[in-house]
Amino acid sequence: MTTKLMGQKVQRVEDQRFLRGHGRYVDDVAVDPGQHTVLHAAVLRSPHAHARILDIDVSDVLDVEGVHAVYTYDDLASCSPQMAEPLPLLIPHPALTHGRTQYALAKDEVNYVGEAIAFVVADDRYLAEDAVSRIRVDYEFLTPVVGIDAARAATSLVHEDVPGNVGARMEQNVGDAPAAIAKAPHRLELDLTVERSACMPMEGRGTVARWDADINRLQLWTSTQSSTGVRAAVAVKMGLDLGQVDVITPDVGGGFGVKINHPWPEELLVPMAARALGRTVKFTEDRREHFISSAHERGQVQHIEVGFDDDGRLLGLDVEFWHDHGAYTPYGLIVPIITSTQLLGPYKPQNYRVVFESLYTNTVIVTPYRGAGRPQGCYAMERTMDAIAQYLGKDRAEVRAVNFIQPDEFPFDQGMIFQDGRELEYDSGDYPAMLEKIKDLVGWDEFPAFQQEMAEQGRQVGIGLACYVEGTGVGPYEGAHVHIETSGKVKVATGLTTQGQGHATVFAQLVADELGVKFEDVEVVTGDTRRMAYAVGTFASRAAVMSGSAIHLAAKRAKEKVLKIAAEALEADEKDLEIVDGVVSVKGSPGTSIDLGTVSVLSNPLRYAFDEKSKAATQFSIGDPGKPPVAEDDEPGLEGKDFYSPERATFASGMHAVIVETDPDTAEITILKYAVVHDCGHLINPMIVEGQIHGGVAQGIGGALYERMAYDESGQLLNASFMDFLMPYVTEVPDGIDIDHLETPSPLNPLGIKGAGEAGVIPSAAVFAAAIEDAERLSSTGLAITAMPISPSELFTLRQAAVEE
Ligand code: MCN
Repeated sequence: MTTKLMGQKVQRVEDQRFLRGHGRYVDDVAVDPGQHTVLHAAVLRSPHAHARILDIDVSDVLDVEGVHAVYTYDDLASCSPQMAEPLPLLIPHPALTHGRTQYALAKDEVNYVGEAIAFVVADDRYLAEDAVSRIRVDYEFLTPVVGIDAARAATSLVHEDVPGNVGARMEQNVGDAPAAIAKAPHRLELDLTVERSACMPMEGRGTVARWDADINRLQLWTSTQSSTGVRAAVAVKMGLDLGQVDVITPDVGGGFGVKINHPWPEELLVPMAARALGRTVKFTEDRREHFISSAHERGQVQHIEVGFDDDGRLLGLDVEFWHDHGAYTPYGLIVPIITSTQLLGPYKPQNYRVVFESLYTNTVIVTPYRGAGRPQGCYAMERTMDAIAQYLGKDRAEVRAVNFIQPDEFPFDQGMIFQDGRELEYDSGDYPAMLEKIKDLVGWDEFPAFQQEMAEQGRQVGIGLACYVEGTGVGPYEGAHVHIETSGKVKVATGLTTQGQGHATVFAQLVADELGVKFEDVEVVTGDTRRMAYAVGTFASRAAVMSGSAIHLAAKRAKEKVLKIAAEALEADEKDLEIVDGVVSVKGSPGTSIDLGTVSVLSNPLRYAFDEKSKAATQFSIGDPGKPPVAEDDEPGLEGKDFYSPERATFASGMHAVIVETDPDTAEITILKYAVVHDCGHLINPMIVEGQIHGGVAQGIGGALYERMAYDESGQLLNASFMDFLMPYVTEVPDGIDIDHLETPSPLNPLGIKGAGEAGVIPSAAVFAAAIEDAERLSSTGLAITAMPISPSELFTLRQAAVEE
């Protein structure tokens, strides 16, 4: 008997392969076996943060044995005129008055250390790297602009034609926040900084390209979050039709946002060289290149003014912030727009003004990194809530509760306009219930007694709480193709890619439920444009909502067809049929049945002779020419295809609480307990969602306590290796993260799902700053944490400063 798999903790099918080292990543792709060996590429990257390129001399490289080609900007037009144009600005916005994107290879100037200048293709990577070191470039040095303060001071400009280094200035107003704050009984101001950081997938970027001159077709394997995005960009840039480009994304060892940028320069240069040389070409990013030439995020300076009443109710909130978007803006304003529109979380300030400037700096570009602007916004909002509670001497949870949007107020319009120009409307949620759950889970009400008890032993412990709301499952669309084979097994293709989220498992669960087949009989294919040509990609916690819904709808269509053909074969009424474990039978009469494999055979115009005994297709014939192969009005083949396009984003939410201990002498910070309550609507697979939350929390711990991009004044990244950029090890992440779920279904999609993939990382900076401050309050001085991440040495310095005050 088939039981419903939606909502069950089904083991991940992909893990057997991964755990045994059988994952197949781009670097493992074996192309052209028996033909020429693959050529390898290396990139000359700028050693300077800001300089004019006066001359590039490649004469020492071309005649080196084993070197096949060297490309600089001047060679790009020989591929196609478009190749010599700047890379696409992927998400334009009217407020981005001064958008700039880089060239695949730097044209006249370089704007960050790591920017690609020349591309060398050789027999192996060693030769290619050696050749790179022989290229001579004459630079005229320009003053670099490093960090938000320098960008704002604008004594030097990143781009000569961008005044004040301001790419965009954007303001939104709901009501009149300045006036409401002026009239409010109480007012506070806060200055809060989040430093620039970046995600570190285990697998860096990588691309392999093969040009088949016989059929004028390009095959590209790339480690991306959007195969179709890369395909479109490569086709346009190389002057090809979409139909001439296949992009295949094998296993991806993590993306976290950085692989959503399409195309990276190397994703164009590799196929360009492959076509020109008639050889397969490969580029694999090394770790240092990941640090200095992929993407960063998070860097933001924020000023908040708030007015509130005696209960802590928000009367007006005025937020101004400065976003460091690096040297170019391929992703437009998406990160600061998300901060500004989703900062409000579960609260409803009656008046809200937000204004930001997006600033150019001579540092690596920014693309959305897991959470995408929300961690900064959550940090601003939640620290404001903590400050209000402290000012009024009230419980921090209580102050939050008086400001919550109530369950009967959904759909709730925050009055904010999102990137797409539409109003941002929360679809569902229950924040009061969630607060009660998190308080229970972390032991909020019991904590003061515990804190006192610990203090008596000379130990400093503190507790923090942070809430967030997150728009997930954004459009425009995603599609799915469900095909039932003659063996009865089911193949499902969806165009988005997968980077470790367990899509092969969850999508199989949905198909098994809808079609009534065994879970193990479903195989999921993602990220292959040969199987699904139109798709968007995996980002913004959208796969469950978007592909999940499309798969559900496509499976429904396939099922309709199964029932039609089976009804005809069994001479029964469709309404009387059921499908259990891949067998269609008449309800109450299990002997009258046909299995899905046979139904698939019947749907095929080239009819197989189906051997009942062996259950195998033996021979085939053209069938009865007078009879349609399947039920009237249907296409042949047992399959269903559908696309899903939502009305708007669905809003997931969550609350995190952490208990930390700070060492009074060394300022070491230890996590004693971490608790999460999360609402992503109906859960497809709670175990996978919990895994996503665990991963997010670990990443958030990194962001809150360890990870930052340390640039010096000249724009050199000082910690571009894992020796210096500290990520949390398993020893820094607590063993147990307590998780509880709340399921308020989304009314916007057929399964009531909301996204979950980014949630774990969003409140980290806020919740740790709150807990550490709370612990430090026990020492006589007290201190305010205004910049994240915070390391023990910074905590130590803050303590000293507090003593001196
Ligand atoms: N899920 C579920 N029930 C729900 C919601 C989600 O079972 N109600 C499951 C989904 O089916 C999926 C997983 O949870 O298996 C995450 O779903 P979703 O929220 O739709 O997020 P995506 O699958 O679109 O993944 C993108 C998201 C983002 S934006 C980043 S960044 C991120 C993340 O996922 N990068 C990751 N998680 C990651 N996990 C890994 N291992 N590697 C990355 O690069």
